[in-house]
Amino acid sequence: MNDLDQLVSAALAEFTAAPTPAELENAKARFMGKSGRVTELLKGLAALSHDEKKTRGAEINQTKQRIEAALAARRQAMAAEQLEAQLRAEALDVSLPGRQRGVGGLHPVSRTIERIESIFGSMGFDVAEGPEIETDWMSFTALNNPENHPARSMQDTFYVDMKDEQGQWLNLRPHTSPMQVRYARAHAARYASELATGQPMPEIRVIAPGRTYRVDSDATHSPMFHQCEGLWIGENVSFKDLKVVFTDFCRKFFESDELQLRFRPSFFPFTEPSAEIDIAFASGPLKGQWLEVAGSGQVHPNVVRNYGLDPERHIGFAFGMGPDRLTMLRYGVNDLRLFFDGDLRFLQQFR
Ligand code: 2NM
Repeated sequence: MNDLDQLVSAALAEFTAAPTPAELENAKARFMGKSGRVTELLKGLAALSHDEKKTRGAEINQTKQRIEAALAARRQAMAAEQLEAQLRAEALDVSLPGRQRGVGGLHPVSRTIERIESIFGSMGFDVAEGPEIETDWMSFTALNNPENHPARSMQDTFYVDMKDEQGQWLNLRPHTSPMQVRYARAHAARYASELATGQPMPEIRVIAPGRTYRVDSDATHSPMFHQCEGLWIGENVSFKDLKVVFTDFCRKFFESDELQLRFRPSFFPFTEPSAEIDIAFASGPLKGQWLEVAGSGQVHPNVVRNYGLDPERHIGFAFGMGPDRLTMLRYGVNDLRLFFDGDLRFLQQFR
């Protein structure tokens, strides 16, 4: 290897070692610049004879061309590497699905409440919604609960650490009956002059669906659950009407005219007499099994008085049911907590 070959090797090595385009240009200057090694060789030609100049000059020019070729190759390789890196960094996977706006749907319990509203709506029932934070009087006293009733205890009812303007402790309503009290009182106030003069008052027919709260938590009880209570008050509304209305409701709700109902004597402070309502399906996995779905009864005279009405003239019935449980029965769900976990894998099945 002569000195020129060595020069080409040295240039190649430096070009290859240059990590950036700027360093490559510096390396180029070290060979081809004003005082670069090739330039110095060319300057040295001046001292040679005519013949030596010819051969040596041709050799140096060749050397220069080889170095320039190496430089061009290295520049091109660097540019290609840079493009490659940029493409890698900005890579798009065009086969990925687009970002979609998910399609929502009604919660299964909301579907049940809509069904209940629609069926009772067809029987002339209004829908009333109202506060979830209630007073002692609305949640208990108005509903004929004695002062010492265990339902009032902190073991059963969630209390808010705050009193209202009248100094009453506030609670998270343990049932939606307070809304019926509010509705009935507003109704009585609206027809106050008719009531005062003995004129007839339009009947009260209302359901109150919504969230309710009790200190209870296991596979079949959630501290927040739903209730839908119904109330029908008039001058001639009897237990027979309750049976007709509720039987009609259950058969429509479960879409079966063969569904059986049973009214079983029970006790509630706010009704007298009172009954639990059981149903039995005529087919399906639960066929023939009695299942409790509601409580009911003739509204207690004390409660009617708290509506602002005269129990000697206005009577009727009330019932209360759990939309959560009705949803479990209708769709065959075995754990109440699934409704409140917010797991889309469960909820999407009801879309
Ligand atoms: C139930 C069972 C039986 C009920 C009673 C009243 C009111 F306001 F009239 F007193 N509302 N709801 C009632 C009656 C609720 O739930 C198990």
